[in-house]
Amino acid sequence: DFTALPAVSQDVFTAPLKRPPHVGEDWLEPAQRDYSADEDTIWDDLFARQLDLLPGRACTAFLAGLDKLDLGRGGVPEFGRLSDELGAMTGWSVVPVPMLIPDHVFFWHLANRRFPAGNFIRTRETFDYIQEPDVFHDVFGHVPLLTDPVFAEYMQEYGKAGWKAMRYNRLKALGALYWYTVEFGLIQETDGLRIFGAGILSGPREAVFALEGQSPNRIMLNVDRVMRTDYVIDDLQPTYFVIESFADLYHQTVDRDFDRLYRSLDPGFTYANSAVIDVDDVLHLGTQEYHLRGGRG
Ligand code: HBI
Ligand code: FE
Repeated sequence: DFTALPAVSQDVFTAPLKRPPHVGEDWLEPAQRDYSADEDTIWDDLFARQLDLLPGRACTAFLAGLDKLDLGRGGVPEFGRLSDELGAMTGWSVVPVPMLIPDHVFFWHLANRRFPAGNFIRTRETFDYIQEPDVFHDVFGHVPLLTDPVFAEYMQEYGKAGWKAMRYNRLKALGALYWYTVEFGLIQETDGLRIFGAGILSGPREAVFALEGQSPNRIMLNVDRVMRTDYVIDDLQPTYFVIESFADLYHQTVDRDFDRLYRSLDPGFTYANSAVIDVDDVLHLGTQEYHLRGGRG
């Protein structure tokens, strides 16, 4: 039963978070922010920049989702309208949160097909890179794929899986799966590799690096392997994982005996983020020149 918020557990992805006094246990803002004209223009400029970059690079379902939800109509999208339209397609809604929220609350919303989106938008000064997910990353990056019925199922299953991972104290492993799929995943399409990860789709630099760069490894995704693999949170990835289809990702995740997997997982990560191991189906063996130079820039 996923209707009740689970008991508070220790966060592993975030430092302990202090709940702002105006939000309840669900961490939801009473209403979406009223964006200023300048803030709406920031959305429009970010949107235009990504649209120059993404045709031929973003996966088909993402580009179709942008269209279906008409996210480029101008200004920060209104969550109420988005939720109505998305609800009719896949039953998901978009709800405003002030900032990063605790893991167990995040999973609880996903398990109930609510996508928590940052209420604020970055400034001109932080146009290229922000530490915390804002409304552009969350809505532009994540929401279009929630129009895809299979991906929509995967995200809900991920939310449910979060609780089991917390019981086994293996949230870091499940977090690696989120990171290498929902945030930084690539997908094989008939015309070649495409991006479905929101972390890549919402930023200016990583699309070309991830798809065309010589530096990173590109390896077919295996859920067991990925959950044992460390990751970088504030720079380009040394390795990207590639799925065959959303259906394959869904089945690799849902048909797995996670109890068994968690019992066999070490508490830490087994593989470095640049490792290539003998079971890997390698599409591109990276030179790692970017990270060998020291990264960041
Ligand atoms: N909070 N607002 C927000 N957005 C996230 O993506 C998020 C979060 N809290 C925790 C969390 N993600 C992690 O649990 C997952 O990324 C695994
Ligand atoms: Fe994200």
